[in-house]
Amino acid sequence: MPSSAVADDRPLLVIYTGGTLGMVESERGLAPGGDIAPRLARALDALPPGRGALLPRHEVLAVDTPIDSSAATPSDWSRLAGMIAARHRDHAGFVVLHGTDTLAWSAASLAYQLQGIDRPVVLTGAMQPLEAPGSDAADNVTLALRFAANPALQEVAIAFGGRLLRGVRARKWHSRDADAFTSPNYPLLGERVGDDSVLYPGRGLERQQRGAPRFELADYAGLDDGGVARIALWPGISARQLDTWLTDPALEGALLEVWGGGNLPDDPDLLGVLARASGEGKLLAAISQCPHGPITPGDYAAGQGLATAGVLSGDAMTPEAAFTKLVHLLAQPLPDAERRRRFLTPLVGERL
Ligand code: ASN
Repeated sequence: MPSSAVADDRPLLVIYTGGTLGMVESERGLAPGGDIAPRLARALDALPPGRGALLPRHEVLAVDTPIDSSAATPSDWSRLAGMIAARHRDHAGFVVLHGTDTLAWSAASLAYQLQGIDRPVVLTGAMQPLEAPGSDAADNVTLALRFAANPALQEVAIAFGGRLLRGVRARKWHSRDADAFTSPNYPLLGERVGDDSVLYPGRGLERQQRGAPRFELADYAGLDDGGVARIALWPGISARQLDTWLTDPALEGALLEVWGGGNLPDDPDLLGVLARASGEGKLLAAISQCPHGPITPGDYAAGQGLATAGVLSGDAMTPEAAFTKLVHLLAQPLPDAERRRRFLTPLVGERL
């Protein structure tokens, strides 16, 4: 436990942003519902003794308009970070109730914005609504509350399906299973063991807390309208198609998902398009389409072009972590060289 970790009797804050957890049936299928505080209290009260016993004290706050997280934008990420930053002194920790579809994106984005956070910020959600028979919602919230009350956790994490994952390393991996999240290139931070929530040693928890909080809260609204694109290569991609993406005047950065260890076609036209875009000051980065493992461009002749064209290596970052990092860097008034340096530097445990 870091030396700054002391027991804290301030209540946790649960922030409800939407998602299946709080959804109710509508004529068009499941849609975000309201009244979250009493509904959550009822679901937690109904847990079997043991599971629900001794939950940390918490208050509940709902955003004005809960959403299906498939509708989230960079602006939603910056608003959420602002809500937490404004209240962080009043609460020992935070639980964010979020739709699962883009939960990992919000978690990664919060990690960059809330750098140096000195208490837990734990995101969770559910694959089934609170009131559905056999729902995973109350169990996930219980787990998130327990981890959010542990002062040894001083970072943004995801509690889901009995496990705790580093937020900036996580991905949604299953569209139906209760065990929906994975952390392909970093081990779990913790797990439910019986009725306990256990943090594992040796997972770099102490490295996340280096001095006082140094939040970087930037307004992301300027990037909502296509400021950053995510482009996965496919066999046969043409320079013309790539050019259409990269010459879009709204585009300020792009994440390329290339092959294997960092390869792309050795096509001078394609590489020329990339070089021109980065020459114009667009922030380009690459990760692998393989879910596991880093890119090491330059191992193959086919990967040499990436570096020559000024494309930054995203190491083993998840698409969520790499994309939200581009948004975060582009939203701040930084010189281009500083943006490039920070992209290559581990800020919150997102890369080596
Ligand atoms: N569509 C939902 C959402 O992301 C999925 C969920 O929460 N399980 O808001």
